[in-house]
Amino acid sequence: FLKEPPTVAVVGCPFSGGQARPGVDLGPNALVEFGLLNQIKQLGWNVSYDGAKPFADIAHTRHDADDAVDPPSHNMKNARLVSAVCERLAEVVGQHAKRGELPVTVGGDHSLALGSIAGTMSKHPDACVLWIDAHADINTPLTTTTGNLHGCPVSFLLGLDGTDVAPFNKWAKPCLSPNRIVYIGLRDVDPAEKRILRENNIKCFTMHDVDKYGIGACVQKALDHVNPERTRPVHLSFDVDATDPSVAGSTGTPVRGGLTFREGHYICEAVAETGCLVALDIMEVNPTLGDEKLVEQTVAVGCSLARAALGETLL
Ligand code: 5AB
Ligand code: MN
Ligand code: MN
Ligand code: MN
Repeated sequence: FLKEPPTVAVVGCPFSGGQARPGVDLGPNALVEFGLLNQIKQLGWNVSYDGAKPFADIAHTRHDADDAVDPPSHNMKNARLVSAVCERLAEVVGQHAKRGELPVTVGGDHSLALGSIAGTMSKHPDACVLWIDAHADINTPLTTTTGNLHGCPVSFLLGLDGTDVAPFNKWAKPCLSPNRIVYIGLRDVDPAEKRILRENNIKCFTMHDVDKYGIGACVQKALDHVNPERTRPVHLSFDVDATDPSVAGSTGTPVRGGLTFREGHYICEAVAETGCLVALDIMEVNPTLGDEKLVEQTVAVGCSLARAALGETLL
């Protein structure tokens, strides 16, 4: 799916408006400072990086929940801001994909996946999505109990009831069908989300399944479900809170009982082995949460997950 020479476009999106805790907007810079670009180069990729430039002209890129400027609409907080940033991200990711590059979106909060996946779909309408997360992020404006849009991106991608609302419906058309997304790592799913997942027959591998079958079988079954012939392009959206807080604790909504360090990396390695990866998200690293050691560990894990997905092997 990619053009020669193999090129990764790192898209850093310093954005926190999809949730309440400041600091997740510093995620991209922290990973880049930790050496992400050179690490990817060492794997044999050409690497491009535009810094925060693509988003520079959008007001309030830094989170400052300003209800006066961006009043809650349909229960959603910062809807205009999230929509504007995601629309831009979709353009940027789409442009890179159309050039045959592999966009790696570094967040920022997970509302951004509405933009990154919309961008992937503009080039690869037949792509499937692996969503690695403690959470299902499939609330709609009608079901969200927090109003935080990082808990909602999947519902907009699927076009569920209640998502055909301004400002999103100006640009975000449904682009994903429920049988083309699969989850791994779930353990904190809202009651309304459980109903949505059931009603739409969406395949999920919860932590219970990871415990029961092992990560190898879960990833194989997940890929068999969305990509049986291993011919479809794959978008891997990795929320670092899928891993256990002891692995990547500097994140806004940690939940105990998560993927081990190896289980997280195994998922990325297995996706790399398919040769079908066309886009990657590394989301929800918040370098302002926790002590220095925890932050460095979380940033390092964000980078090593990205490397594993981009082909780093243990031998
Ligand atoms: B994350 C919650 N379901 O809707 C909601 O970190 C949490 O991107 C969402 O996975 C967590 O606010 C969003 C309670
Ligand atoms: Mn998430
Ligand atoms: Mn999450
Ligand atoms: Mn989170």
